[in-house]
Amino acid sequence: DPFSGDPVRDERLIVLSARPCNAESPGEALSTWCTPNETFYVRNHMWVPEVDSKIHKLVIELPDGEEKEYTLKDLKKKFQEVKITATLQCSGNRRKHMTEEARSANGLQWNVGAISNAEWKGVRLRDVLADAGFDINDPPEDAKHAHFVGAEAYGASIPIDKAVEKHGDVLIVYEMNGETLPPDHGYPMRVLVPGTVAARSVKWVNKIVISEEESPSQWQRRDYKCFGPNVGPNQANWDEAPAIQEMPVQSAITSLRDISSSSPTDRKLLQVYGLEEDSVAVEGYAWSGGGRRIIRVDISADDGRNWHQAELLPDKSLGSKAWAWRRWRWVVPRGQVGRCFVVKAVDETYNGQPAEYEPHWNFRGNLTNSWHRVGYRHMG
Ligand code: MTE
Ligand code: MO
Repeated sequence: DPFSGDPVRDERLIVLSARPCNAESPGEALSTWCTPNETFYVRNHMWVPEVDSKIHKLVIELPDGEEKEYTLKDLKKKFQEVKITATLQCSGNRRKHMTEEARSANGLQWNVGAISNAEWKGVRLRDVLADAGFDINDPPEDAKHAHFVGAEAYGASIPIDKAVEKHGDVLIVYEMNGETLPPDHGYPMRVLVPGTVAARSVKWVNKIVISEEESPSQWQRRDYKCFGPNVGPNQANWDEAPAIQEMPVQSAITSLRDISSSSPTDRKLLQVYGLEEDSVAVEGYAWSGGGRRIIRVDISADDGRNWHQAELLPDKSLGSKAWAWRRWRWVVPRGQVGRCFVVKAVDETYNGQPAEYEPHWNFRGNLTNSWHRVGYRHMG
């Protein structure tokens, strides 16, 4: 039984499949700045490989076939430690909404929780590549992609520019939120590609190959691609569609709470918003790919007829770009609340989210980022 080495998991995780483990973060874990390790979403294609951190080696293979190996101890000793805050989002996050609002889309039916945020500690991939003898400042012509291979055989790749970019912050991490990387999240080391679809952040990484071609894995050449709403599995031209790397702007409501002036803590919150009457507090996340900053979160309490500006909560992130989600909050008097709350965000390039689901439907159900709607009585 390859799953016998899987860890015991927190009961608050919302399990979509047990073997392999696919589980989303519960609402309370999504309504914080850093998601606790125990309730950080888990997306495993296979089992959790048993890896001994003392003998585990990371092999770097360069285009000329040259190889160099590093243990965890080597990485910690040789390279400068770096901390960044970064959000990981699965390309299937919110697929359930695409299925419900448009048509059935293939894959795990994730709600809003195939996304989490953490502070990561590790070393820069570019430093390791340079040490292994790779020219990070002027990569040779035949070096176009960096492949990452996991100990259980999962694999993916990213373009070389992202791998070596000074402000790209691609790391090999061994700590998450100040703790040793947990087994489900890649112990003893994983690649962390901030601003990029989480499928490229390969866990239990044991080999990195610099190559002229993309990774040959199905997770690079198939699966994580999008097609038009009229295209089915038999018409899809997989070779022509690019693999998903950076992601479009996303936002979601993670908490709706009735607040009343009879409660002392609620009264403080109402004061901040200059309100006295019973109200509803709405919270959620907004995030965009490529380190693009969230500049605005538009929110409606009446199904999109009237819009307001949500308050962007303080940004405490570390790193060269906006790799972490932006938390937001809005408080509205209950009398103004209609049938449905709606949220949409805008990033620093002024890209926004689509209103409708059907025109963005794709049979793999990837990149669902249409306006998130939640009925007032729907959440606790
Ligand atoms: N790495 C390995 N080795 N095996 C995997 O199954 N899943 C990928 C990525 N890296 C995966 C992997 C996908 S699709 C996602 S969304 C993220 O890991 C999930 O990371 P998490 O489980 O730490 O949240
Ligand atoms: Mo994913």
